[in-house]
Amino acid sequence: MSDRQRSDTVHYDGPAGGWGSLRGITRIFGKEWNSPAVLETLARQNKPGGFMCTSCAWTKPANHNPLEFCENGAKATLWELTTRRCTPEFFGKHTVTEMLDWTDYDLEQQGRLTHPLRYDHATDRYVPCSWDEAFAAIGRELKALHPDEAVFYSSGRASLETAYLYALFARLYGTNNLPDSSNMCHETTSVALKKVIGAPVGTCVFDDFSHCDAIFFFGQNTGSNSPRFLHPLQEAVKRGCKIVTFNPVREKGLIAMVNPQSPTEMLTGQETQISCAYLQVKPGGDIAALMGLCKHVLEKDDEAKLEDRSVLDRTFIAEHTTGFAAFEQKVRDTSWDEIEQNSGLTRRALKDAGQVYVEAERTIGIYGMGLTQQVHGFENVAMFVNLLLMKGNIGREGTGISPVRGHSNVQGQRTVGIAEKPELVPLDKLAQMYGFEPPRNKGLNTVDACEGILAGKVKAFIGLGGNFVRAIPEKEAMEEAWRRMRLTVQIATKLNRSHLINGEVAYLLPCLGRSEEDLQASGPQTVTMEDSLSCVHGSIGKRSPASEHLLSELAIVAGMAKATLPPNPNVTWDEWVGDYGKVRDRIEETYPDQFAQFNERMFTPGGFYRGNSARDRVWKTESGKAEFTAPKHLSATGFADAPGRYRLITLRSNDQFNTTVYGYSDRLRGIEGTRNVLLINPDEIKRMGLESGQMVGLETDAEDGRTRRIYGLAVTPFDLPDGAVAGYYPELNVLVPLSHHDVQSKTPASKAVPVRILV
Ligand SMILES: Nc1nc2c(c(=O)[nH]1)N[C@H]1C(S)=C(S)[C@@H](COP(=O)(O)OP(=O)(O)OC[C@H]3O[C@@H](n4cnc5c(=O)[nH]c(N)nc54)[C@H](O)[C@@H]3O)O[C@H]1N2
Ligand SMILES: Nc1nc2c(c(=O)[nH]1)N[C@H]1C(S)=C(S)[C@@H](COP(=O)(O)OP(=O)(O)OC[C@H]3O[C@@H](n4cnc5c(=O)[nH]c(N)nc54)[C@H](O)[C@@H]3O)O[C@H]1N2
Ligand SMILES: [Mo]
Repeated sequence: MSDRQRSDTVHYDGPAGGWGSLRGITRIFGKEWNSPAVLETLARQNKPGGFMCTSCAWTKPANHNPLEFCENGAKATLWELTTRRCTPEFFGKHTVTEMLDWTDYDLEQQGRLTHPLRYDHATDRYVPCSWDEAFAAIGRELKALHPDEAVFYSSGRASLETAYLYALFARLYGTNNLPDSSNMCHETTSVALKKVIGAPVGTCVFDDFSHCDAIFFFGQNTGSNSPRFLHPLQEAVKRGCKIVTFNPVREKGLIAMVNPQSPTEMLTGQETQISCAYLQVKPGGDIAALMGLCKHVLEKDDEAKLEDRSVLDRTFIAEHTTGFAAFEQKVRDTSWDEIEQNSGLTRRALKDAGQVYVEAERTIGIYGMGLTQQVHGFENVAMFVNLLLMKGNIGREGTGISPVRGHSNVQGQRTVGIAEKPELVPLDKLAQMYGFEPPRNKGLNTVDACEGILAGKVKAFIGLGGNFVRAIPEKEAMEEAWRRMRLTVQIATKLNRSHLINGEVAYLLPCLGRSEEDLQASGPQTVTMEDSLSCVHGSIGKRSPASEHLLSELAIVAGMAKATLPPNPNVTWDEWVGDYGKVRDRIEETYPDQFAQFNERMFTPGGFYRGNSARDRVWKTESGKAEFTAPKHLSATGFADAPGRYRLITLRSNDQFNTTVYGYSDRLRGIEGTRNVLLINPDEIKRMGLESGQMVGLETDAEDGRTRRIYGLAVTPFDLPDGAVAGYYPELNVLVPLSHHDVQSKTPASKAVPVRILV
């Protein structure tokens, strides 16, 4: 079952990239794509002195391509530069209740928000208001609460400057309640990597991809979610590097690609095979699959010992790690039968893949949501690190562990203080710089915040970007509880569902996009972000703003803060709004090791590298070493198999960025015209007595007294492992229980939800 392609399932024959990617852009944006101003903006994307894409967090290399953007980066830019406007007249025509039936696509299609808005309960409409009115009301409401009753959420797009000030605002106000979107994706990474290698982020730099012999890929969909990463992968393959992929879904981008930047490849249709082996692991089967790889390494090491050779890097293990003996015992005690059963992969396939690892001198481990969004996601990540540590594959050129992050600055926000965990923030330093006593208690992460809202303990929510209500689990209960909050504030560029679920006092505040000129007292401003490989880049917007009433995110944060906090001579909001360079000075003062000469270095081609202790083999863990860990589970799902119970994967299409749906064409998976699908393999369809195209429902199979159901999904034959079904996020979030999350980090386990099919 593991590595064959079924012939009777929908699939798109073309590779990733290629003409399809260009057609994908023009089809959606048509007119807008042709305008010279837009082309000029795209040409500046992801280059030094240009602006940094608002799509994914993949790095912006120094030796960039002539057009350093991908299909989805172009879509993200064009989405921001749309000529449509969502004005007060629009809100005069539509009540908020009326819009609750609209799709995510239709809401965002209204275009850019143009005016600050207050929700008026009496008429059920948004009405325009002044910025002063909004800030004064927010300040008044926040002052009336205990600081721990308020939550300051951020989606991972806001710049380092804005993020730093937003976190400072929350702490000066008195709370560490700073959840961010990474709590829904790579929080598992932040917790697991911190525990086992002492650095909460990946250890690779761009150059490592030119030196590795093998790349092991777990649960990350490069072709859709970080397409520019396909270029270094393609180059690696061309020089002989082997890529082994573990994913229940056969994702096009990891199978083959045509480089849209290469005229020859475009004209000849010449593809590069990306993965040399593609193992369709069961959802949640990765701990077992990794166990199989480790077991093969030990078996080969046993054989080598007879000839006085070693497959393990014993010197590294002795000098740099702890816990190897217990881990080794665990691997030896786990049988191949258990491994096969839990991974859904054959021993043969795992040994072949393991052999690639044994033979490679330098291996990189890549992963995404397939590992992190699981109940035992922590064990997934820790197990992946075990595999790499066995051969000293961390902290050496051409090796490392590399989680592929989501939003363009999600990693950077954590770096500069957006964290609910006080131990991650230099609080003493902040206390000294700003003359206040920062809160020391643990704040709320995303799931904690949802629990607090359900329990009525959280009374105010400020959203710096994003679409929180739509992105979180437990849609129905959360939407109901949301309306009981006293204050809800959303800072956004476009209308989304989170703006339709309002507290007693509610404001919708429109901000500048990153491609737009941000003019302040000292002139046009630069903002900065940190990419997935810990490189920091400056970004300058040049387009004229979508409306004269927009403020920058940084100015909105400062406006709210000034209206809420007592004056403090060390906290100079106006000066900071006037010149973002002054905020960078503060960031440098707070984090001198990582941001030395911040203003001078921000336009370094390729970004400046912030450094990573684990890369230098300095292990900032409790033990002072890199830690082998013995997993307690072989299945990451957190639930047992039962007759009729399926593992649901919630997927992103090639035509969305999270809750922003650009269109209804999942080109790379061959699914067109609808997102209301249930993907399921043909054998299962037969076994269930279903037919392709039949409409069915899904129900969550959790015994917690709550019914979670959705109807109207078209049965769609698709090449998936037995026992697995898949459909789209965010539509299926109604099925994800809030309690279904990674045990250690509380990242929602959106990649294996127990469900039953309702016929
Ligand atoms: N165009 C576009 N780009 C994006 C985004 C977007 O929505 N659109 N979102 C951004 C964000 S915020 C993030 S966090 C990243 C997300 O990027 P990814 O980490 O790639 O996230 P997903 O696409 O949700 O899922 C990744 C893959 O996991 C596989 N998978 C599911 N279950 C399992 C499993 O149990 N084991 C294994 N091995 N694999 C599994 C799925 O088939 C899928 O291919 O992308 C970012 N970039
Ligand atoms: N079932 C399931 N649920 C998931 C996931 C999954 O795979 N499956 N993935 C999870 C992941 S990885 C993530 S990161 C979250 C995403 O959660 P969020 O980050 O909260 O959501 P987004 O969809 O990225 O937010 C889109 C909105 O951001 C606003 N926006 C866009 N650009 C800007 C800007 O420059 N400034 C401001 N202020 N606003 C802007 C627009 O109004 C737009 O509507 O969802 C999570 N939820
Ligand atoms: Mo994410």
